[in-house]
Amino acid sequence: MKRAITLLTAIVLGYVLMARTYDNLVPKPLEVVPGEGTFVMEKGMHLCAPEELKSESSYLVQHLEKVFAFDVPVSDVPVYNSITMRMADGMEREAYRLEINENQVVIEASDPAGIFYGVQTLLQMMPPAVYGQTCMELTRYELDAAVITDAPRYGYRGTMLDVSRTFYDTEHVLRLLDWMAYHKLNRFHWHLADDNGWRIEIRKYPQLTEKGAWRGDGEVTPAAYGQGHDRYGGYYTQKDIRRIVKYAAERHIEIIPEIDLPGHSRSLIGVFPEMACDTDVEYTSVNGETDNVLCVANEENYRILGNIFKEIASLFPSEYIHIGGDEVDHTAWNNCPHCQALVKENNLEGPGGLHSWFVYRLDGIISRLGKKMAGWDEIIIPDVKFDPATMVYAWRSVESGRMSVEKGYRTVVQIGEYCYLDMKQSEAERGHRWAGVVPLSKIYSLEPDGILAESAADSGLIAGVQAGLWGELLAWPPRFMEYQLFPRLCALSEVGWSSRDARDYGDFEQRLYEKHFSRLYNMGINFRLAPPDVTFDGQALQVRPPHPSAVIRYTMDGSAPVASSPVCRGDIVTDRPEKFRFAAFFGDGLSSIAVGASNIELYHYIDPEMTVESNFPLSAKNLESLAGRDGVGYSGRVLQEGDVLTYAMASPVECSRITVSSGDPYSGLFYITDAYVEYTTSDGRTVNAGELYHGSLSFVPSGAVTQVRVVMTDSNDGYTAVLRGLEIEE
Ligand code: TNX
Repeated sequence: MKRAITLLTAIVLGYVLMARTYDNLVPKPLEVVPGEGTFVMEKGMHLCAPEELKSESSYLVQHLEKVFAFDVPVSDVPVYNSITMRMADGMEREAYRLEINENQVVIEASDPAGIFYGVQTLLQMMPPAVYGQTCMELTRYELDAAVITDAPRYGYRGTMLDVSRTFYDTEHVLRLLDWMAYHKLNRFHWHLADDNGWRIEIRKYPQLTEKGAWRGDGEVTPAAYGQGHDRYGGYYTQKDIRRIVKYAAERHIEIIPEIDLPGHSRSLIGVFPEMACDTDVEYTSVNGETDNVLCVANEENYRILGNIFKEIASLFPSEYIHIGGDEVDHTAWNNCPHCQALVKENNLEGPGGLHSWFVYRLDGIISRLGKKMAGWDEIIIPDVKFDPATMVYAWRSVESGRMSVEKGYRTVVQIGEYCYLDMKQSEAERGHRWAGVVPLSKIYSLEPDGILAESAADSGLIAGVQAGLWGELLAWPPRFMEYQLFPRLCALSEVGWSSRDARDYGDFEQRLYEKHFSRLYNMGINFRLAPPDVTFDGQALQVRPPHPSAVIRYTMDGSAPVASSPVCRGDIVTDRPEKFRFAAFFGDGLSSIAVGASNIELYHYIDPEMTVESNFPLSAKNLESLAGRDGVGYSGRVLQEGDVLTYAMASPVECSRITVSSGDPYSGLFYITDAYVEYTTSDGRTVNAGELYHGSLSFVPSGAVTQVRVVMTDSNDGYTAVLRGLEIEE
């Protein structure tokens, strides 16, 4: 056995030592033909590139500066022993050929984008510090000889970021564009306006950002997503937008701006209430928003939208403008006399007809501006066909994607169950769950042809793939955006770029662990690490690291391991397995979530008899549910200062710890932002246990507990609060 392990170690080590600079590329190129020898990068090496590739050549030089102690001069005439960029005829768009031999490195393509992707491949062959912030000062580095011939599978390889729910400033966006470019992604779909904030300066209507970009007490847009009572928001000036568009273009990324209409328009309606329907009837959208649907029959709306899109069209050189079109609640339209008159006059089919009418009008506006319209898959209404130039973003399901393709639309695949990076990466992690858990393997498994295309013609309608990151849950914990994006975006890049036959999940994982994690680390990304897999066999805890080079640390007191916790070097013999927690670590500061053994009970809960009361309205059913550990209750309204929820024990409870939590059990949304917890002990003392932190609090009671009370000190945000049963540990 021992010999076998030694042999295995030798093989693994041998592999690592033998890895060639052209191994471990992400996304995997079409073809790599190994050559003989190496190209030595050292002082005197030039970069030869024609003037038309100035942007690509200075981009490469900027990166090489992070590695070498010497300068790399750029020359427009050939120099011996150099890197040459050359335009060649007859290659596909974005395709490139990268040849490395003993005398030179040559990158050829028929367009600057192809050259740029050749550069990206070359960067991946360099030490990962090429992506870092400090210079390695190397005097010499050898590239293994090879010829790489490469081209993308899809022309559209995108990332969508929702900056309405959580705002990211210009610097954040620029960093994301860099990370996308490193993965050969070429479309940034920028979700600039939604219910919870308008993020783009419109010169004609400055109030859109003066007011619509902010939410909180006294603002036109109410607080949301646990922001509490802080004023929250931000926006991009047109100057910022121009800077970002230019930065993206230098990285061959096209930005598709989105203004989400006619639903998801709370921030717009907050600024221009007259854009809503002429009705007082109340409604709540699926996202829990009120007053967020535009009136279809109000002509003035189209004039305002026309002015807004005119400025947007002039800011973004993209072929498409995205008008949203998703998740429209029909209550207002059904109760608006003007919308109803429009239905009658034009013989429209109910709310669906109004929706198409709106989309049709916007298509007119967008086309007159010389652009094509894009929208979410609800813009397809059975039996109504829009401009065939329209691009549909399939998100709801495989079926909606298929419908789009069947109807002949160019379709971008952003289907929730594969591509929504706001979904949890595992059951125990934070994130949405409505489209399921989306682990790395799931997004990697996306095969657009397999699920959407029944013929070559269908296949040709698939423009490409996109990862979507919605922002409801991104404000916390810090850098959660990066955690949600990576490494899942690496998988998406391979789905979009690599050929169908080249895809192999095991091989992809191997490349990530061998090299790509180091690249992400040097890019400064707070990427997600998988936790170890831990089980207890009755005597020892068996700890399997998520990948061979992962460092596992542990604690013995139930707390989450930190960077100074002991390193786990093998099985751990113990008779208190439930006390142990493990986490994987990478570099300086990155760690996975903490886990215990998965096959034993980690917590010993007691479920004492209790009754729950509230001084605010809660149904008997909700109160009864809350008396149990898994109980959930919905207030149906915003909780106010002075609202109190009381859990009264039938008899005093001796316990080691009590956890009070709130928020939707799946997503964590609608938690209580402002409250403290107090408990009473059997000797009649009432003790303040502290304030809720992001909706929950754990405490160790100082005696047998007779009741626990959650006392609201201010209003929560959202239209409801979600209350939960107590977790009481033995
Ligand atoms: C659905 S995807 C939405 C978004 C939410 C997202 C959360 C789409 C077109 N609409 O408004 O943010 O779910 O996952």
